[in-house]
Amino acid sequence: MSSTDGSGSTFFVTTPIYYVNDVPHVGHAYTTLNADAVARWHRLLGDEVLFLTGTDEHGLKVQRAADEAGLTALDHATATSDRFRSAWEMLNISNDDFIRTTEERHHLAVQALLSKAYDNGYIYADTYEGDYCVSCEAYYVEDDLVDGNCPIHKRPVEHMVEDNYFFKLSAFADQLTEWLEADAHSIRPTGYRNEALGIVRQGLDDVSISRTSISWGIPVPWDTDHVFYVWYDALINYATAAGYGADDADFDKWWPTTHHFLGKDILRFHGVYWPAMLLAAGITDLPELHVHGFLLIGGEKMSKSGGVTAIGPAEMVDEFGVDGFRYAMLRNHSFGPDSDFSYEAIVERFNSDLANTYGNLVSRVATVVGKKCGGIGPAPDPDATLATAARTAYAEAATAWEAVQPSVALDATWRLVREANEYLAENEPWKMEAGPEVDVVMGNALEAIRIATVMATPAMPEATEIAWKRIGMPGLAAEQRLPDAAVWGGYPGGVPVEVGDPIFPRFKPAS
Ligand code: ME8
Repeated sequence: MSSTDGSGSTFFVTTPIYYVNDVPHVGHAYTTLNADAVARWHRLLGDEVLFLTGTDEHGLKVQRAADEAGLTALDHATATSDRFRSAWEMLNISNDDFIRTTEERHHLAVQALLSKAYDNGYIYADTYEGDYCVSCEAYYVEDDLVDGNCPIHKRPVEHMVEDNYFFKLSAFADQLTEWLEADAHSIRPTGYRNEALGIVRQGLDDVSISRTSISWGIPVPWDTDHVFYVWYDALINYATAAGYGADDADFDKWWPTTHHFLGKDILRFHGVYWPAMLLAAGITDLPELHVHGFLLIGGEKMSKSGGVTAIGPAEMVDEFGVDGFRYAMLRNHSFGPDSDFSYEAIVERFNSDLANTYGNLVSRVATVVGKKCGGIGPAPDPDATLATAARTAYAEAATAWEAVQPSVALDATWRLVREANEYLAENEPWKMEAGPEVDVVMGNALEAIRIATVMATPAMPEATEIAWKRIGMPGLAAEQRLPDAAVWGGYPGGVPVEVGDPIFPRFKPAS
């Protein structure tokens, strides 16, 4: 599917589309940043990337939030959707598309895809009675409830009785089991694949996919008293953006390389319902899922409906800068398990990895080149020991990015940066006389910076371009192509190296 050799495959990567009843917080930012970093890595590999994010704007939860704000549902959705859009701009998210489920293109795709499932005999009418959590926009059976409350939001559920259209989820148990068992890349990390398998093995009931009680949704084309239940409209956003029903060539190009990033709270929808819907519509290419746990503060899921104060990404950017926040988010939280979000851990990471290690390396090298090499960066030595460190770092980072483990990839990258710092500490070029000996040391250090800088662009798109320019490289770091750009010997030498302000001044928390 995706390529590690720069051969130019396609790579379609998505985030969940976020509900517009809440404003962006660092939990949303976490998923979006991981998807962004992986999208950027694939661009470095030469893949053609389509990176999609957006907002989920229908459903009861959104309708109620709009009512409370005294706005029409669409005006409310537009205002909050814009907040997500600007949060992602602020965080330098490189999405190619931003979808809103209220857009015409989406209405058409939803109606086309579900009509296909209907024509194929997988949708039928019946009455539904059950307990509904408005925050999840989902029905629960009694066994799922905790003291009568929603297991996720810990809030009372509402009893509802409705005429509904149902989706024959039960018909897909065997195909889903086969997919999950046979394809180790269906859902990663593996624990979540097992969780989805567990859901399928417990037995699948058909699910209600339409509502008559609300009008804020996409009309069922063959029975317009109904609108599709928000989740069945929302999931289809991915197909809409890939061109489903509008441009078959586009859809065929992107769909086979679809990668969905999501939190574990919506695994059931993405890992069981969505693939079944695709199969019902005759789409047999199923996406790959990359699932992460919750960021927690003091052990509780960080979201407003979970009762824990939400933190806006803007507050973090004010403190740490865009790249400082991006790097710490990607590096501090391994992709998969739940993880504690802590301000202190970001400060520590910022100072140790950015101020003291990467920033310090760039400053030190520029200063010594200024003093001992007349400000002109010398070429590296082809046989330097650092070349081995660079090769190892690249191999490990490439494997980790491919496995969607940004934290591991950055750890490998920073090992190279640290080794370059140690190499300088051992050689003490600042004590040497100007001449060939100091030139070799500085050429090797510059080459390590060049390689680490390209590899760090997915995490720090701005700081890496500053460093790239400082060491005299032409063009942009993000325009380099891997693996070639990681091969030792690419630093040309004979180019001007600039001393500038520290890229990451040491962070001192206000006391
Ligand atoms: O579920 N830690 O939207 P949503 C980590 N509209 N990630 C978190 C998080 C936390 N504490 N809180 C939220 C929806 N997230 C639907 C999705 S997709 C077709 C429809 C992230 O606004 C995480 O990715 O509730 C989670 O899955 C998502 O936000 C839920 O966003």
